[in-house]
Amino acid sequence: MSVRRPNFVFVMSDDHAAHAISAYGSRINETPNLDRIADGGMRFDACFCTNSICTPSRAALLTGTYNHVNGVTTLDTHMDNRLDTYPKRMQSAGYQTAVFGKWHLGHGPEHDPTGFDRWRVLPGQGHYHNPVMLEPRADGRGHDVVERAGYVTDLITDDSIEWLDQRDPDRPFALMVHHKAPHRTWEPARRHFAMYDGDDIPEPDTFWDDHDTRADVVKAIRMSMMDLDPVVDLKATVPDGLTDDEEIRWRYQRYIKDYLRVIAAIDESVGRLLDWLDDHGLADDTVVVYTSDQGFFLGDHGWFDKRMMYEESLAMPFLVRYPAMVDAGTTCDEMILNVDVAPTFLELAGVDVPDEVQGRSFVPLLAGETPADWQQSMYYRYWMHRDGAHDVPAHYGVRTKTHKLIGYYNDPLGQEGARGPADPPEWELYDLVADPAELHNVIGDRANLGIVRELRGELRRLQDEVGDDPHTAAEGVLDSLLAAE
Ligand SMILES: [Ca+2]
Repeated sequence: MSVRRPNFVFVMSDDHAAHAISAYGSRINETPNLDRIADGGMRFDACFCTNSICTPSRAALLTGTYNHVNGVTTLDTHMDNRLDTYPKRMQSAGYQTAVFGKWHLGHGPEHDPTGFDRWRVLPGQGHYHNPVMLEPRADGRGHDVVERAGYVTDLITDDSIEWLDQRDPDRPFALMVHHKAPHRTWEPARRHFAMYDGDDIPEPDTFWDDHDTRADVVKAIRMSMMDLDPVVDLKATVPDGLTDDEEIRWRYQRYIKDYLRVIAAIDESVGRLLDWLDDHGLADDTVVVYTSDQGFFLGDHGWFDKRMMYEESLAMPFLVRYPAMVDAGTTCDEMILNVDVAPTFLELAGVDVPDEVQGRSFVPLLAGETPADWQQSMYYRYWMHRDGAHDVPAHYGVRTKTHKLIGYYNDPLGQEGARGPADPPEWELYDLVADPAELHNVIGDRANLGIVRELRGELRRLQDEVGDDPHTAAEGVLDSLLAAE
């Protein structure tokens, strides 16, 4: 018996936090077309990235490996395009493959996209309006630069639909739609300029978090509303005569409205793709995914940006519609990771998963069954110590269903794009049951030493499992803390 192989439409945006999607209960916007995917399929409520930043998360998604294995640890370490990826495997297995939009894994002969029949991507971060794009030269040597007129989200969608229209209908396809939006600097399409004008977008509950109990290096990061640039981020002059609190509130409104306006164009784009599948009778046979390379702080804890291991940044939205397997309108709270996506897609496509892949297929979860040995914890590592933009410290940690232990080892370790000097290591502990908003670091509470010991063991187990090394000085600090028990 031959089983019909599914098509794939994988839509990934850049920095779109789940709490700005109405299917996830957003208090600040409506995303009717993203909600169509959730309504017709499964919403994952515990999808996490293993390193909350663009380039590394994209490499983890494509390869199914952690960043110390694929070598893409920071924004400045570009992916070697000889690495094994799921699009390559699908292409070899007869799939038609394409990627349009943001690549952000490097350019040139060693980094341009490979494994795709067709690609047209933005250079680096790319531009929102009238962007240039790169596509392979006809002679197969290097890329050409193409000048485009229009809005980036629309152009990526146009290219995607044009490719779908000209595909071979007798072979399955895997289309990757990689939006630049809603990445900083949040420039909306002209048609959305006035959206939310006159509205007062609610501030998140943790907007005035005072960070009182956090590690010193966390208190020093530059992600506050006051760190937004009035010209490029807020596109306005700060009004005279505001108090400090009033200015922070004014900045939040400027920031969040543009963020939500660019998401409105993504939602329209997804609507066009879903309509195309409906119009061509392909909705039942196509795996549609909406996700983002990581989460984002939407004023949560007073911040914007990502990189940190806190929930808003760690969590990725992940919506899957595949009527042949996935029940409509379902949710899943089991933990899945960005490294799990490649093996999942390969299994759905009936393609062998390479031995090097570290993630695990979550096809059973899609089918409504949780394996008895499903993962109950996850390993995280952000390498880009004191990155030039936000001064985020290098850290690693473990998240379970109930707790999070974070070790700020605070050391650049010679990683490209990381900067010195090293700072003294610090640790944080959060009780996700008692304090889901992660407002109170309780590492200093002696009553928690038992749970710290347990989590430390789990962290070591995960590091051993994925083949990463503990940081000696940071572990020494934790040893001292535990010795006080
Ligand atoms: Ca990103």
